Order: sequence, then C-alpha cells, then structure tokens
Amino acid sequence: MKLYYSRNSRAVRVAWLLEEMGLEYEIQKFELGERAMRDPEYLAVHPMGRVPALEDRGITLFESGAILQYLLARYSNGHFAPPINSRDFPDYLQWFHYAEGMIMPPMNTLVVETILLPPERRTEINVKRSTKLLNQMLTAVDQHMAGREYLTSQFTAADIMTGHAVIMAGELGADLSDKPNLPSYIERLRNRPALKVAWSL
Ligand SMILES: N[C@@H](CCC(=O)N[C@@H](CS)C(=O)NCC(=O)O)C(=O)O
Repeated sequence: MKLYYSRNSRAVRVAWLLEEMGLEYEIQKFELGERAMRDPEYLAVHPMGRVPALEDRGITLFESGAILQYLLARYSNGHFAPPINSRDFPDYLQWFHYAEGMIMPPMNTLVVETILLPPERRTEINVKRSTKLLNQMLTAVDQHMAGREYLTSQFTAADIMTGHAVIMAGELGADLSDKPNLPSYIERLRNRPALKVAWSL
C-alpha cells in the first residue's frame, strides 16, 4: 500500500488511520505545492495533483474521506466505525462528513485569502465572511463535545476527519476562546500515539 502524503495536509488523516490500524504502508512525500505534484505521473494518480491519494492492490483512490472509508471497509474488522444498527451510527456519519462539508470550505477560503494570495489580491470581505462561517462551524462541534470525549461514544474515523479539521482550524488561528470543549478535545486527539506519528512523517 502506498500513501501520497504532505505534512500539514489532509493526508495526515489517512496516515493517522493507517497508524491506528497498525497497517504497513510506504509513503511518497511532497512539500505542499511543489511542482512534482503536477507532474504527469502524479496527475495519473490524482487528476488535480493533490494529496492524499492511496494505491492498494492495483487500485488508486483520492479524497481523504473516501480513502478512510475504503480502509475501514477492507481492513478494520469493525474497529473505528460503530455498527450500522447502533445509536452512534447516524452521529458517526454526520460528523465524518462534517469536516469536508462544513469546516473545510471556509478554511480553504481563509488559507487562500491570508496565506496563498499576494496581499494586493486579498479581499477583506472574504476574510470576514469565512472567519465568521468557520467560527459557526466550530461552535457546533464545541457544543456537541460538551461532556464527551469523542464525537461518538468511542474514538472513530469521524474524530479523524472532523478532529483533524478542528486541529487545523486551531493551527490557522481560529478563535477557540469561547469554545470551552475544543481545547481539551484537541489535546486528547493530539495525545494519541497514531496521530503523533502521522503528523510528523
Ligand atoms: N477534498 C480533498 C481535498 C484535497 C486537497 O485539497 N488537498 C490539499 C492539501 S490538504 C492539496 O493537495 N493542496 C495542494 C494543491 O492544491 O496544490 C480531500 O479530502 O482529500
């Protein structure tokens, strides 16, 4: 199995699950944005030249959430996702998809507007709107986390998806001061040995 990975990217999610599952994998690392990500060989793996991507048993897959679901279905033996007839299952699905559906869109805008664009092309209104939206998205996670250790009754791949998005939002400087449950959730996730490895490959 081969993982295409960059630090500080959604590829950490895939490495995190692989580490949690104790699976062997090889890794090809890119610096985010480096030219090799647009080489024809890599565009044949991921048509937008992004990470993560995974090769396994002759197939190639991109989209972090899809890769996690593939790994769970193929290798997890029922770990890291609740049974479909459990009370946790709908919550699990909801928070699994919340990361890419709700948290990452305003994060993407913020990254573009505060890091990637040269100052003369940045738009203050976009920064304000995406900061407000990100704050709303994080507030919903914070409220859900009151009295909980993880998004469902046990650690699952939903914590990898949305937990990673929350961690990245914190790294980007999102305001957590009015979100009493997120700092301890972030610390709990960061203390997992599998994330420590995945973060610093
Ligand atoms: N929805 C995709 C997003 C993939 C994506 O945008 N990856 C970013 C890093 S987090 C990337 O490769 N950026 C490099 C680029 O755009 O050149 C996923 O979850 O895998």
